Amino acid sequence: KDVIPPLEQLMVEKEGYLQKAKIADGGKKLRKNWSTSWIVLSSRKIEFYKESKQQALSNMKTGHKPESVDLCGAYIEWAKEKSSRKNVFQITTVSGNEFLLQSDIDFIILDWFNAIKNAIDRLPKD
Ligand code: I3P
Repeated sequence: KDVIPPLEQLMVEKEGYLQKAKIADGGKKLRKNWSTSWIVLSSRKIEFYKESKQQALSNMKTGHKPESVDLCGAYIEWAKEKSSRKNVFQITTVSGNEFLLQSDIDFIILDWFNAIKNAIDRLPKD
């Protein structure tokens, strides 16, 4: 049977590739491991796909789920001190997950920062 997702989930605001490193899970520090991720921002969440968009779409048909980040109450800040790389910002979720996102290209990372910040600011804090 087809399941119809809520409308908000269909409203993709931005998508593209960034470098991603998850550095904490539920408040527990993780070993930093950068990798390329296909990132999809909608009004209240970000989805991280490990694969290319193409691969992600075909995996979806087999029930594979991406890592999903709830933006309600989340916090975004530039994180110069968290990496030797340039253009790094951090997203921290209410559940204590921490992600670093990075691109060498200035306007790309700035566009992402602003899009995610705007999404967070539009959401209720709890
Ligand atoms: C880490 C790896 C990361 C680096 C991190 C290293 O080593 O080189 O790329 O982060 O630095 O610890 P390993 O692969 O052995 O875990 P950056 O590229 O963001 O600098 P860090 O420990 O200073 O975070």
